Amino acid sequence: MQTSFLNHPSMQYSKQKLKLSAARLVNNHVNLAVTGLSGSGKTAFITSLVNQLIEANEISHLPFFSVVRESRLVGVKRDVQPDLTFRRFAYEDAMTKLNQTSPEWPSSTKGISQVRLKIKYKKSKGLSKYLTEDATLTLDITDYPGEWLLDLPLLNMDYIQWSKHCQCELNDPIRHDLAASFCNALSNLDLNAKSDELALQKIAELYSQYLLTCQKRGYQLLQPGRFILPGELNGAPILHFFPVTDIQLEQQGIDLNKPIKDSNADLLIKRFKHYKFQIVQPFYKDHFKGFDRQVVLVDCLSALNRGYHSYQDLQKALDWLMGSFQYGSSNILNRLFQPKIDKLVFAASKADHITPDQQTNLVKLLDSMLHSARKQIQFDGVSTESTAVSAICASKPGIGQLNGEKIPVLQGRNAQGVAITLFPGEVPQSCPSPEFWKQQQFEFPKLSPPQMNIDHALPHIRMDQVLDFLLADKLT
Ligand SMILES: Nc1nc2c(ncn2[C@@H]2O[C@H](COP(=O)(O)OP(=O)(O)O)[C@@H](O)[C@H]2O)c(=O)[nH]1
Ligand SMILES: [Mg+2]
Repeated sequence: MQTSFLNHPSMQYSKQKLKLSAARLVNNHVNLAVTGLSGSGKTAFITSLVNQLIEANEISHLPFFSVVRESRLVGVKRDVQPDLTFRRFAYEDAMTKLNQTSPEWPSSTKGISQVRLKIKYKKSKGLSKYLTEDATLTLDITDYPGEWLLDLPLLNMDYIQWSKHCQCELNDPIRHDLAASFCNALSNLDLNAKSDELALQKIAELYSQYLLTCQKRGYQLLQPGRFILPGELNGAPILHFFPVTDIQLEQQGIDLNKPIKDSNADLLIKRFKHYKFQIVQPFYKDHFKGFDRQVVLVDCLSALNRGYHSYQDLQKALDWLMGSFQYGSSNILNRLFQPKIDKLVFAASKADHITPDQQTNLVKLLDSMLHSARKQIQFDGVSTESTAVSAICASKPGIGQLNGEKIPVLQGRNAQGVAITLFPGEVPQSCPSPEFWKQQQFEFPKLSPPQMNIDHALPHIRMDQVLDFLLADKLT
């Protein structure tokens, strides 16, 4: 009788090898997400991260990334991304802009995008003499707006509660002024009248303009998140809603618990519900749930530049945003699904705007912003790290003279591309008092990207440490 070729001794060995490889493959995948509010540096960060990995042969660039330090990195290449419905992360476009004779920062993105890398490396110790020593880690990186995370608390609110929350925000005198056109149009809307989609659209556009103006003025806690960054929903009726005020409800004799059927009030309530269940919830169920590791970028320096109100608002926005990483039993996310992020990096971005002696202060400042929320995360068993990074370092530190004294300075090029030497000043370790801001302002500079050397990886600060924290345990 002919023996099945599957019983052949060499085949048995191959089968065993396949099984082991499959077991290892399960573990050999990291779904890394990078988020942060608009302008925090996500695009620059992912561009640099991809670049550091692809160019990782130059050991000098990544001394703290163990797989490189131990000369175990074989090669990294880009692969077809897993979710073809996402925009492809525009790495090549970013590198083209950076490599120009007059380098430019990569264009900012307004939605979710993805890139997949295959990282081939040598295992630190062979599992078995039969197994090949090379292994591959698949790294999926997703870029998504932090603004979308600000919407999580909406899932716990109904339209009445949300309207009340927005009214509180409108009580801020600056916001109140910025909302004048919206408030005016709103006060002329008859909430009991038959629903008028066009009228609601116009007022929703004014509400959205109000939020965008707030953003320009340095406010960060802006909801709904998709009004700021609508992505593919631009112009869709699901975004045509807005909050109403108690005065208006009183004047028009409206009980939002019992709105007249098919009235404007009824439609606003329905749209708010749709937004929650068709936009916010699916983002968590379809995307967020799949992330293993997360980087949250925080631009503390720009908030300091913009003043006390902006700093306070960033602090508030971070508190809300952190809700997405707190998985205690009472959390909304736990009721939806079991999230699985096990490592979380908080990174103060653009650390090349300050001199090296101020980097520790920047991390302390970030920690002070995250203080209360972070305790909860540690309690929930997520491993966290705070750091200060520059994805693309646009300055060089040096020593200058001021009134005969030596002081640390930076050299770089300003936004117009002119070479400058500057003393950017000290970074506070925690938020200064409102009195301090009245007398003094922060002025951390905006820099042009550095002139690139095409044969080298992008210059950076601490990207290797971030890579090591995020990936070292998967590359052993
Ligand atoms: N000097 C410096 N500027 C940076 C760095 N990262 C980002 N920026 C600046 O911040 C801007 C916004 O960054 P971007 O990555 O587009 O932010 P995103 O909106 O979060 O994707 C850029 O255009 C740069 O001006 C960095 O590492 N160093
Ligand atoms: Mg971006």
